[in-house]
Amino acid sequence: MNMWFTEEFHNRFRVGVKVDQTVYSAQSEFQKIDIFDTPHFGRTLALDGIFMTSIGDEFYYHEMIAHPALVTAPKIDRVLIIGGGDGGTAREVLRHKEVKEVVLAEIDGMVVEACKKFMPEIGAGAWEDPRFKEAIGDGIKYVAEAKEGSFDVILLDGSDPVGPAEGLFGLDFYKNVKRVLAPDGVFALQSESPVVFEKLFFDTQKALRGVFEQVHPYFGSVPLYGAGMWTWTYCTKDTNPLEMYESRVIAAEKHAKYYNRDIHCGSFAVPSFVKNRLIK
Ligand code: SPD
Repeated sequence: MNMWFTEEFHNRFRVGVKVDQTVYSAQSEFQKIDIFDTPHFGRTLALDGIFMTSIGDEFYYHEMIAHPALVTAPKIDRVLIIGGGDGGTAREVLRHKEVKEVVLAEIDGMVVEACKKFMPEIGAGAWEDPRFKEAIGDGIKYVAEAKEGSFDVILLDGSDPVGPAEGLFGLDFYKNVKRVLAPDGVFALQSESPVVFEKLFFDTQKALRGVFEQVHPYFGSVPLYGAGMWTWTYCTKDTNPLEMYESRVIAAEKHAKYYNRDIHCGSFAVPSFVKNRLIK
């Protein structure tokens, strides 16, 4: 049998992964959920046909969405994760013992249940942590209704802006995130690739700059996304993304497979083809 799963989000670029077997396939209220075993990445999750994460390469993404914000924010008592239903981002956040509470606002409870059952390694340690709270429901609504300044760190671990994640890329949503964030808090989000989602990447940077005083894209790669270069963006009023709390860096480095202090610093270096368009 020669079965491949091909992500067809782009009309000019495709990523394909060889599949051994489908483990779970269901249509939720929001999206199609597929989990399959692949010889290269191990167990892999796709939502609406788009690769989200895999056991084999999830660390590239989850360590990078979590630690830059967590090792630099002045306070990390209360953390909100919007999306992140596989539990990987929560797992990395909870590596920091100063964190008192993590709320996961994930729209699709079926994704959470499927990941707990079929990919338990990704959220291992998070699901059962007493500091962790699930708030299954619309993240946009959650943020709109949350109290002003109620979170020290907000992480947006969403999918691409189609289907349920569409509103997570808009100006109104970012304004609400800023309102809910502590005045010296940090908001970090997955912000796509300037290589394969060029317009989306620059539009997102523009929208964020319209809301936050400081907006710093940072760079890495996620093999499963096949884009060569992936980004997250660090938004804040005046926290310096390069000033790290030593004990937190040590906590992050202890388990990390990708993230470390050198990667942290290097990831904020902006390639010229991006920099030149951001200063215009
Ligand atoms: N192109 C796919 C972008 C998906 C980003 N979110 C992944 C979820 C991992 N927790």
